[in-house]
Amino acid sequence: MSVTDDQADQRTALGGPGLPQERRLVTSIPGPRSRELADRRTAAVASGVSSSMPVYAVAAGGGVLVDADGNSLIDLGSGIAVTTVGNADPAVAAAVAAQAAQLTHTCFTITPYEGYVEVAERLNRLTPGDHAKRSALFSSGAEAVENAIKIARHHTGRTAVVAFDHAYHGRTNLTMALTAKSMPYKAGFGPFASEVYRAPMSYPYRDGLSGPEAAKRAITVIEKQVGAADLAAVIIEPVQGEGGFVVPAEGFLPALQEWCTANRVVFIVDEIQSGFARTGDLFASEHEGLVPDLITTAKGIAGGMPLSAVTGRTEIMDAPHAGGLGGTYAGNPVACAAALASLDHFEHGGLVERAREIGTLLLDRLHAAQASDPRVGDVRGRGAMVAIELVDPASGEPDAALTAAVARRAAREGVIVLTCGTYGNVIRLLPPLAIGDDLLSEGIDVLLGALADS
Ligand code: PLZ
Repeated sequence: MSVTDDQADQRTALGGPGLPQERRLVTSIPGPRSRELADRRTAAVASGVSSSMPVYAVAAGGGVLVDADGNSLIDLGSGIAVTTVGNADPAVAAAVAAQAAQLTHTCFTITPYEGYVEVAERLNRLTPGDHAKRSALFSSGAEAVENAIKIARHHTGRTAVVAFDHAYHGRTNLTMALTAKSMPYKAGFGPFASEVYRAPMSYPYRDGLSGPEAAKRAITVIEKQVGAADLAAVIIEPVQGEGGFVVPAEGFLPALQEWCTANRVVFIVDEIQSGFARTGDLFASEHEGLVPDLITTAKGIAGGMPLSAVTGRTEIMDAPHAGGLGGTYAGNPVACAAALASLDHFEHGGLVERAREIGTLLLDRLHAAQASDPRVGDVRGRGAMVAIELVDPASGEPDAALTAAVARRAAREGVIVLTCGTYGNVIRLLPPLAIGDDLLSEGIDVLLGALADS
């Protein structure tokens, strides 16, 4: 069937990079249509599910998101680091449409299909380390993390797991236990899974420790309070996401990995937020030459479709018995098709280089802001994963109220920015790599203007 000009026009009008790349406000934020939808939502959607932006989305692409009132907002969040290749990317959209027209589901554990196998092959090749690897696919990030822990326990025959201060690994029962922050993720939702222990993170801005010093502190806690003999796995985000874009001091991660190897503890690196070109390397692990035993991925992998994976050393991945891993939707064929199209972009689309360029632009602007505004306590991150931490200049205490006010003001002016951090005082920037420099600069102008006015 051929596509008529009308159909092609309509497709560009709906979303993808064909959307005009501009910030355009035609109503106040939120506009009347979004307000109407908010009323319907209040009457229909459980209030525990909340949204940080007041506008309802109808289309997105490149660096913009268009809302139900026709406002075009600059997207500096990528739906929490998901639409890295761009929203409604044409190659991803075409792969999804083609696969959906072919078959939408069989359940891989009933009738397997090639797309799943190919995603596994490519993850095995692309993730750090050239040892023999295997992958298992799932749907959400939390599911990948849960399965990584299951696999590590099966392999080692041990039960304990160590996660870190400020960690975020998900909202399911086991991953809530791994996640550090109580409000909003855990409060009232216990009891939590047992045998999860917490070690101190390297947080250079707040602890002032070098990487080796912070590693020594963490390893002492692990050895004295948990004991290597009972420890199945250590799980860590190489750049923390929800916890505040905390970048550990150089040397911290390699020292942890070395200790894990020496103690036959599975070293799991959670790259669900930091993976797929986000930090200016295909995986953040590469920055310090880490070779995780297991790596969890999701978010950016499939350009917006729900897919996640655990990839790692064959001898660990193959420990569970046949039938021990799976899930009805795990590695859904439409999501796999989207992943293959996205992985083409990551491998051949210059996205790692683009993330580095974005990083340079962002860090230059943010460091300049820090030099003139003492409330910007810290500027950190790599590539298209950078943040500012806002503090009270007199005391150095986190300023969550200022952070929320800045994000709200930026939203009203047509820029989507996300906050994060254990103390709620971090503004994080995660633009789609499909954003252009002009739009990105305009987004930062608005953000810094909102800071200046708050
Ligand atoms: N590991 C490192 O960043 C998801 C959470 C959004 P799921 N982060 C966004 C929210 O408020 O629920 C995340 C992550 C890291 C695991 C996860 C979990 O991934 O796909 O949300 O389950």
